[in-house]
Amino acid sequence: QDYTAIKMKVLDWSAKAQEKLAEYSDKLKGKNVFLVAATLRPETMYGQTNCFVGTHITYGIYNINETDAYLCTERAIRNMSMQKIFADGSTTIDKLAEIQGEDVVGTQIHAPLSNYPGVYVLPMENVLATKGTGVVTSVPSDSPDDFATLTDLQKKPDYYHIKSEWVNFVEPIPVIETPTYGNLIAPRLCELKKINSQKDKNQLAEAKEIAYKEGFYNGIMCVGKYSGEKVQDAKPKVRADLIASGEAFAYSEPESLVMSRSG
Ligand code: ZZB
Repeated sequence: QDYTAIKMKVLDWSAKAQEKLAEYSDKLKGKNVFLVAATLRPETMYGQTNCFVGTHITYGIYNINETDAYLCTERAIRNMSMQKIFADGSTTIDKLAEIQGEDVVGTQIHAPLSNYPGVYVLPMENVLATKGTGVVTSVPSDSPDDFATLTDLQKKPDYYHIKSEWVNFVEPIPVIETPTYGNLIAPRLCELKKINSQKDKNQLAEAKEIAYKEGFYNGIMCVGKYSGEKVQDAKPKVRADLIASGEAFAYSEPESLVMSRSG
């Protein structure tokens, strides 16, 4: 799988993260930390409203260069190290800190291209530690899983141990117009398939497949620099722009190691 790795800069760590990271303060001093999310849909980044981590996943914060460090799973940094993402082309992994997903929740980050200047890290039940970076950027307009999860969090913030002010302002942002499902395909598909929560995995897998196909083959961008262009044409351009600006990089995983969330 050829992913685009999106760099989401930490603006403000959650209280819990600050507490847990205190013991690593010497190593983290002066570093910009980025949560790195692997996506197959770079053209949808305009619609990012938050990012998801798995609460039980252990993440590392890894040194990249003088100024930057990346937060992702150890598995992902190993793959990255072999793809020459470190400045000097070395493959040596330098771990600065370790933190659990549940402690990262509530951290405020910058999501490149998003309408929202700062978005929150939130919990998702179905994040796989064995896929991508273990960090998932959330686009509720175009990803049924993201819309269903966000709706769960908005309905039951206490149950999910989050503050309602991290989610109550969030609304899906139209990014892609499709002939059959309008410009908010994920909410529309969740409605049509009667998806009530992130736990409805079978319907979500069906909705995801439709959203991928419809968005890619019939979608027209309705926001940003390539507004009015076909998704097929805009997708590589948005990706190239994000890479050129230093907000993203190419990240790939061997096909055989990729497991889908639906099993
Ligand atoms: C943003 C985005 C916007 C995504 C969209 C999808 C969609 P797939 O679909 O199974 O082949 N993802 C990435 N890593 C993980 C993980 N560790 N655990 C769970 N989900 C993960 O996998 C690729 C997509 O799954 C990625 O692309 C990411 O969400 C998520 F509008 O990034 B995507 C119709 C889908 N639309």
